[in-house]
Amino acid sequence: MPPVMPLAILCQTASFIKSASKVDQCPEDIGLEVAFAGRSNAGKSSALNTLTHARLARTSKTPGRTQLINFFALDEHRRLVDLPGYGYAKVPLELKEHWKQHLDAYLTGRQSLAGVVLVMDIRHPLSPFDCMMLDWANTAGLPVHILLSKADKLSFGAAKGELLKVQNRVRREFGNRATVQLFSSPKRMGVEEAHGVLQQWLFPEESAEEPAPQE
Ligand SMILES: Nc1nc2c(ncn2[C@@H]2O[C@H](COP(=O)(O)OP(=O)(O)OP(=O)(O)O)[C@@H](O)[C@H]2O)c(=O)[nH]1
Ligand SMILES: [Mg+2]
Repeated sequence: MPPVMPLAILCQTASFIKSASKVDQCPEDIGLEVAFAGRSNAGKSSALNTLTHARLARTSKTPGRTQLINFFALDEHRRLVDLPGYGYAKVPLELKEHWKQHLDAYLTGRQSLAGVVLVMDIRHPLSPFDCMMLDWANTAGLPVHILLSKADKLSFGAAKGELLKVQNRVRREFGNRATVQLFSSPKRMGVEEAHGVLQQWLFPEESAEEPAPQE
């Protein structure tokens, strides 16, 4: 059997599969996928691009850019998903309701969802939406990995301080399923750490601990 490609290598050849504006347009619900969620403008699409070394996902200075659920293939069985941002005030109510419905349907119904990468601007972490997502994932038993994005906007010390604060609050309020790290797309900070998490979620068998030797 050929050796399995490590996730970081697969990321380099990631490719766009399709956009879905409704849950029934999503690719077949088989294999494993990791979704990037977070408030509008938090840096989800940028993080996805940084982690895949590609210009896969559209980024924008205008919040509310990603209005569809975008699917990217790592290989035949593994996908990354760019979700539309939550909470952008200027989006018409009707469209907001449409997203909310389909995002909720995606999150609750998707069998292949192995984990959620929750992207938060380090300067505005743990918004009500972020907390809702953490609560929901906790109840659903789904792991969440938080990227505190735009860490380059703070000094290293301030960023570390914010990391500790968020880590403590998340541990206290949402159990130990959620993990947190610093991230910056322009500085490529935190790429290896994030790859490590994706590797665990998308290659669960290889990531499982070695069984203890038999007596
Ligand atoms: N300085 C800095 N800017 C960033 C970083 N990540 C994203 N940005 C900027 O923030 C803006 C929004 O980034 P996107 O990646 O499009 O954000 P998004 O979460 O996908 O936004 P929506 O699709 O609207 O939900 C863009 O102007 C990015 O260049 C980061 O780590 N550091
Ligand atoms: Mg986006």
